[in-house]
Amino acid sequence: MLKIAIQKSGRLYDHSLQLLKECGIELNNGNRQLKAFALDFPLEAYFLRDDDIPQYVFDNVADIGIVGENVLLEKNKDVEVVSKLGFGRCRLSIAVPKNMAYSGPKDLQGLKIATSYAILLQKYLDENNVKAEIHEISGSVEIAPGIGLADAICDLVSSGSTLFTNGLKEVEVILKSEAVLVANRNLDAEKTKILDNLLLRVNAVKAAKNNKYIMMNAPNSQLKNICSLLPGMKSPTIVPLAETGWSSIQSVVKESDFWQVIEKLKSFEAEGILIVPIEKMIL
Ligand code: PRT
Ligand code: ZN
Repeated sequence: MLKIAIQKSGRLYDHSLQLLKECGIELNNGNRQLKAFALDFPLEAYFLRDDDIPQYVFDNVADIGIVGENVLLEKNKDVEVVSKLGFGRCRLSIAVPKNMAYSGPKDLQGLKIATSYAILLQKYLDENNVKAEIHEISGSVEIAPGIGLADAICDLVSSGSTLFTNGLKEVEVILKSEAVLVANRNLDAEKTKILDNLLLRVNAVKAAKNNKYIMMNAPNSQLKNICSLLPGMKSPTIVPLAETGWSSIQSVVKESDFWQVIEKLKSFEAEGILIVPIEKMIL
């Protein structure tokens, strides 16, 4: 049995359960208990505050956990990052009142900066040879300058609207973060095997999300050009059409390259292009 720590409520909760579900692992957590068992996989889940997850995994209370890199780096626990999960994306940034002149980190010298990320902020200030006073608070950091508690803040930002409504501007990004799957470094053979199985599924879900299945028709004279654009998993599938001189081509294309590839395919006379989402992709 492998024990996983998941945030009990908050921004990572739904995504974490969704990821497990896409991996075919349904957690029986109807009443939001502290602990839940998976139905078809040797996994037991503990629901905890995100701040406690690195420590619990380090201490082997849980074997693995899902947590933001921001929390992991702030807590500074020696656990292994086994997969980046692509959700919970945000950045840890320094923000100052919007009318303050700012030209670089040296302008932070001597300021009082409010944050819940004292360790990461101190590291950034040291790296930039800036001396500033860190005022550690646990929540509502963004209101600190407005009420005279600090001159600047260091906090998580995603859309930027919280900063905007509080009259602040983002001036430095000190960390880019997303949710990660972490593991204790001393798992026994049985737990390692379960984790490997879980990772196979997680990677299949991630790969499927990052790729699309693409089908099209094209004249045979263009097959070489089209194949050079679409490497596929091994190479594209080519099937002759009933109409002589034409083929159907099927392949996999990266989501990030998608529109660029489509433009080139059109210039290579591809037509009837169909794009289909992939449910799972085992490499
Ligand atoms: O109760 P518990 O301690 O478990 O939860 P929490 O309140 O500490 O964390 P929670 O649920 O707010 O966030 C969990 C994780 O989600 C964080 O550690 C990040 O890894 C990730 N994440 C992603 C974010 C954001 N985006 C985010 N925007 N965490 C917080 N915010 C907050 C930010 O602090 C600020 O108040 O949202 C506000 C800014 O958002 P924008 O969109 O206005 O810029
Ligand atoms: Zn927290």
